[in-house]
Parts: sequence; structure tokens; C-alpha cells
Amino acid sequence: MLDKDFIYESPKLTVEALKQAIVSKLVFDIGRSAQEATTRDWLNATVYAVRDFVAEGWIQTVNQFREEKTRRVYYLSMEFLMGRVLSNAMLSEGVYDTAKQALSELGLVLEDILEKEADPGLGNGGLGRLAACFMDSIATCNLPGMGYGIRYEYGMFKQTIEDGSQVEKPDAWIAKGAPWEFTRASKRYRVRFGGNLHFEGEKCIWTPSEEITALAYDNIVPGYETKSAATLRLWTANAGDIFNLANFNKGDYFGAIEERSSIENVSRVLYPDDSTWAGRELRLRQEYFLVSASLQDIIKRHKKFHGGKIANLADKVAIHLNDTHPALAIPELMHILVDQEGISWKKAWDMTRRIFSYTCHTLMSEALETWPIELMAKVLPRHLQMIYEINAEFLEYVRTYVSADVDFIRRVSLIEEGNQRKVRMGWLSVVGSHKVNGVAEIHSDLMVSSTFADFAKIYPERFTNVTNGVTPRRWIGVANPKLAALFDKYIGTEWRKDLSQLSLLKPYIGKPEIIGELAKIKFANKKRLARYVKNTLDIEINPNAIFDVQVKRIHEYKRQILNVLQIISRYNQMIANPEKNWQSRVFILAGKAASAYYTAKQTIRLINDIAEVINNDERLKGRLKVVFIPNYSVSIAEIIIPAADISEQISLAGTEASGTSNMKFALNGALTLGTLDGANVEILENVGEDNIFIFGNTVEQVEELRRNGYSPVTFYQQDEELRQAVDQIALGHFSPKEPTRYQGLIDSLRNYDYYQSFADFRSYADMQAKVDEKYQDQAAWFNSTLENIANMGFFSSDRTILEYAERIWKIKPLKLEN
Ligand code: GP0
Repeated sequence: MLDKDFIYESPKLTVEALKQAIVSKLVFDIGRSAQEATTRDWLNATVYAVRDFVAEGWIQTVNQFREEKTRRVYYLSMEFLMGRVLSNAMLSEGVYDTAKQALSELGLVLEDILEKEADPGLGNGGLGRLAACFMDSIATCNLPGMGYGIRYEYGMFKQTIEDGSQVEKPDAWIAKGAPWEFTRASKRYRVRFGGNLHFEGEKCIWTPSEEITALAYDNIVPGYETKSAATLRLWTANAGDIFNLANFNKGDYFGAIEERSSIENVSRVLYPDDSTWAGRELRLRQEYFLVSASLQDIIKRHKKFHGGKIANLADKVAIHLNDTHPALAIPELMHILVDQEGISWKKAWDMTRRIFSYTCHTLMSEALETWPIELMAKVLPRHLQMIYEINAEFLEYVRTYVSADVDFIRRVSLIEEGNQRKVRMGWLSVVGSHKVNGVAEIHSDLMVSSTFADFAKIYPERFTNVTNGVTPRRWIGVANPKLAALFDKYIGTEWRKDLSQLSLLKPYIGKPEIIGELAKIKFANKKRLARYVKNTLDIEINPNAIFDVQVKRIHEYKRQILNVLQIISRYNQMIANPEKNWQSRVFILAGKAASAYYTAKQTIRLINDIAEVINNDERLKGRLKVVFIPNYSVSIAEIIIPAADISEQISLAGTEASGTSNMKFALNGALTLGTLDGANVEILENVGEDNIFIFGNTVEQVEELRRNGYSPVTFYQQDEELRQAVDQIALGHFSPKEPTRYQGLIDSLRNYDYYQSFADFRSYADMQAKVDEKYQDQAAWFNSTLENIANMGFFSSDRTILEYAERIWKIKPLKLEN
């Protein structure tokens, strides 16, 4: 599959040596003979062999960081959506072909083995996957950094489709074996909850009532073509050590153990909600569990490197908050510095603010975390106390230097007043950090003018933008080896570490040879996806059709419904004008709905209902197909994205913070069909308007419509095609057995349409017609995809992470010893 001449090969590992290593792992670590070994046994043996190889460089990196006592960053995130590890690790180490050959000599096929690897879904979507790309870039750029997260026993649920509807199943990924991780038996920390406070003079004493133990599991994140590797440390709650201390102290042995069941759930399951906030006690406990274990670990390591000294912590440590989920780290660090280390409040606060930085990933108000005071008082009384003190001091500052306006003060207070008083975690994160960033230019601008407008008055220099990026190693190297080989052939291999080199493709724009090769690669990837669809869903799709893809979480703001309306309208036109020379299309959708999100689940059902009608309508002669691919995940994305011709990025302007699949698609040679939202805006700036299909209202127009009382029914009445599609759904055309199935969905669209799908329908449908037109001229199309790719170099997560390193974390890449 990979073109031998252009792939970096490790000089050190021979086929023979790797073969021996794999067999030896099989026998001595797994305890199986080659005769009785299953594919999974061979997978594990291969992983152990490759892991040894990666571990060497990893240990060296860790040692060097220690010796150089260098400043480092710790990335705190409730989600890391890492994806499968083996093929990425082999490519990074330059042993992919060696392993392929070694396994083949053992009578095995590497690709079959790769398919057996579990895909740990320890994240929901964009935010978790971004954290994974960042780890890859930290490792590859030799940056001194480490990630901290939770080792959920159950990650994101597995989605199956039954009778057209989403059904959630637990994904017990650890049960299949987690051969990559290293258990760190010696890294155990106690995490405490509950109890009460009392004061001894000035000093606040917290007596917790519950205690659990956090255990560390380390995952190596190999850097590409470098010995350097990063560590992702994931915490697990140790059931054996969970006690209710209060009961225990009262001599209630049984009660103390009985409590376990409720508490030991801390690392059991990932909250499967993307962009909305659950507000449940277990989630608060999870957040604190991550924060407490990680900070203890960070401080212990710091002291060990610096002779027990803590005064220089802020010079040596940067901690990044991936959204507000780990924001309790701010009061936790204050608690450690003030209560345990005896540092003065003023000094501790100064250190805290120098240490923390925070990324905001959304503008959606329902995603902003606010914790009820009573809940926090119960679970984390000392932290609530700390937050009150931080707030008092902050509001004093605001009154003195910014504004004494009562309304202003009420708005910026860390405590929301009202029936139920709440702690505002976003506000806490801004006040406790020295830098706050959004994830695309438009998002960072809107953040400053809306969500954090008051704070931008108080701390204007604190806000900044760092546009997201994605790792080319996984999203081109692993996912699209043929395209990677094409790049290698024309511009050399350096693009993997310096994606701006894609611009070296520019001289080839308009050259038939490369354009032909590009078209062939796309076709091969489409055939690969068609095979997958045939095998899993038994649906035939034609690789000569336009593959039009929308894959992402199902959410109203992302507007899968707009896509559906357009598909139905296209279907109607095709039936009405059968003589027309219709461009063949396959609409591919995938994504999970939060389990409690009714409208999103209805949307999935509607997609499957229209697919059923359209795919079985023989009048279309197979020229239109709709496919919903179940269980969207990193490994399925790796098959879908390289096969796309059109990348649907159609959120309502002003709602998608950045998007990151938009970058992956464009890098893989799809053209973007999108609104002026999130990073689409910067993609347009980079690739130029001839190579992207932009439609729909701008943020300003969206706001104006809202201000003037947006009336979806007006658009519905004016546009016959829209009206027909909407009525068909409403009247049960696609759900004949239950005609009223989508009544509620449609009523809400006709009356409110909060995300203004009706307003953008016409320009969207017209732009889709332009897509058909452009696709007619294949040479022009693939020339556009080439120009598109050549201008996408900016969107590497290496560029992103180096911006964070320089402007926010103030850390420097390490010069590695050989
Ligand atoms: C944002 F607020 N995102 C959140 C959240 O809770 N979860 C999440 O995945 C996403 C944004 O929606 C995004 O626009 C963005 O690119 C990503 O965070 C990373 O910044 C699309 O996935």
C-alpha cells in the first residue's frame, strides 16, 4: 500500500529482528504458541514489540526534560480521543513496512491485524480529538509537555441503528485488553471529597468525609521521526481503596464499604453529551478527580526536580485548561499553595494566574458550566470557600479600577445570583488565567464581543486567538497513505513535519499528470469506502458519483436538517424531471446524538427514513443514494474522510467555534461546501473563493434576522421546493407507517427554526447546483482540489501548538541528544 521509496524507514530495525521480537512477545508475554495464536494475540504481540521500540526514545525524552529542568506544559482535558495507536506508531518510528514484511513472513496480513485494535473513544467529538492532535504535535515538535485525563472504563457509547433509530451500547474497550498502557503502581494519590470546614484563626481547615485513590496509567504518544515521545497520563479510580471516612471513623465498617458503589463510579463512564452541560454530581466529581490527582502529580514532580522548592513553580510550570471542565484546578492550586504550603494568599494568587491558561471552545450558552452552590458546598466545601474569596477580591478590583455599576458587577461576579445560586466556571477560568483563547478568528472575535464582553473591558490584553489545526500524520499519513505517497513523490517527505510545505505543490497546479494521479487516488479511496458500506450496510454506492459527506455530532446548530431538506428537494426535482442529465450523488452522513437529545435522535431517524425511500426508488436509476454510517469514530473517520468529494460544513454562522473535520477533508482533497462560520472563514482566505463553495447568511445577517423577528414561515411560503420538502416530512411521505412521526420536528421548524435553516435553504440548494456543474469538468475539479490542498498548510496542529508554546505557555522545543 505504501510506496517504499518515500517512507521513512528506521535504520535500526531489520525484518528479522522484528519478527523475532514479535514471536518472543507472543510466547513470553502472552503465553501462546504461534500455532494457537488468534489474530488478537498477534496484534498484542506486535504492539508489545513496537511499544518496546517506542519506549526507548520516550524514556530518553523524559530523562532529558528532567535533567534540563525545563519549563513544561501540562494539558488538562476531560477528553482525549486518541484513536487506534499501532499504525500511527509504526509510521512515526519508520517501521511500518518492516512490520508488514515481518508479519507476512509469519503468514499474517498487517491490515487484518490493525483492524483488531480497539479504538478507545475517550471523548465526544471535536474537543477530545483536538486534544489528541495536540498530543501528537507536542511529541513531534519536541515540546516539554504532558497530557492528563481520565481513563474511563466505558468511553463514548457504541451507536447501532435499529429500525432507523439510534441505540446506545456500552463500549467496554478495556476488556479487549489495553496493550499500550503502562500501569504505574507507584503513582497513587488520594482524592478527597465532602466533609466540613472550620477556622483556626485565619487558617481554614478542611476535613473531608470521603476518599478515593487515583491510579496512573501512562500512554506513550510517539513523535514523528524523532526519538521524542510525549506522555498521556490517565487516571482511574481504584475501587479497592474507596471508603466513606466519616462512617469508617464512626466505626461503621459496613457502611463505609457500602458507599463504594456510588463513589467508585468516578472513572466509570464518559458523559456522552457534546456541547451541552449535564450538571450532575458525578460529573463534578469526575472533574475534581482529574484536577486533584493531576495537580498532586505535577507538584510532586516539580519538587523532585527542584530540590523540594515550590516558590519557582510559576517559572517552571504552565497548566492549560481544555475548556472549563478542569477549571477546579484554579481553586485546587490555591488550596494546595495556601492551605498546605503555607504561601500567602497574594503570592499564591499571583503564581496561579501565571500558571493557568484557558481555551474556550464554544459560544453556545447551554454549554457554559455553572455549578449550583449547594452541590459544590456538599462535594467541595473548601473549593467553594476559595471561590468566594477569589470573587470578593476580584469584584473589589473591578469596583476600584473598572466600574462600580451594580449591573456590571452582577454580570461579572463569579457567582450567579437567582433562585439557585451558581458558580460560573467560565468566569472563574478567565479570572484565574493569564491568557484566554478562542479556536478560530471569528470565534475569538465573537467571544470577546459576546460571551466575555465585560471581561474584555476588565482584562483587554488577556484575550487572544489560536486557530485550531489537525495532525497530518494521522489525517493524511495513516488515513490516506496513497495521497501521502503522492506528496512524497512531488514535494519530498518533509510536509509531515512542516505542513506549510504543501505550498510546494503550487507549481503543479494545472499539470495533467499530477491531476490524473490525484483523481485516481480519490477513486481508490471511494472504492474503499464503497466496500465498507457494502459490507456493513449492504448498500451499493457508485464510486463515480459525487461523495457528499457530513460527519460530526448530530446537533441542531450543525444543521443536518438543512442537508436533509436539500436532499429531499433534489429527490423531488429528479423525479419531476427524469429526462435531465442528473449528476450522480451519494449523500453520506454519520454522527452520534447525545442520548438524551430527542431532536438529534429524531434527525438520525429521519435520515434513515429518507434513505429507505430514496435508495429503493427505481426511477432514480441509482443516481441518488443516502447512507447513514453507524458508530462514527476516529477509525471510521479515517475511511470516510479520504473518500469525500464534498465536505459539508453548514452550521449557522456564529455557532460552530471552529470545526476541525473541515480541515481534515480539505487536506484530503474534498472541496468545502460551507457557511462563513468557524474556521471555514480562514479556509476560504487560504484556498481562495474559486476553490470553495460558500453560501448562506453572515453572522451580521443572522443577528439582524433575529433582531427583526425571524419568521421561518415566510421563507417556507416563498420557496416552493422548500415547502414541498417540509410538507412531505410533515405528512409522513417518508414514514408511511407512522405519518405523524415528524410532526413535532416540523412544527418547531415552521414556527421557530432557531438555527435558521429555512433562511439559508435557497442559497444552499443553488450552491449545490454549482457543485454539480463544476464536477462535470473533472480536470477542473481535481485541479481545484490540488490548489485547495496546496493552500491548506496553515491548518496543521504543529502550527497551532507552536503558537501556544510561544505566545501562551512560554515553552521551547527541546534540542534532542542523539
Ligand atoms: C466545543 F464546547 N466542542 C465544545 C464542546 O463541549 N465540545 C466540542 O467538541 C468543539 C466545537 O464544537 C468545534 O467547533 C471545535 O472545533 C472543537 O470543539 C475544538 O475546538 C467543533 O468540533
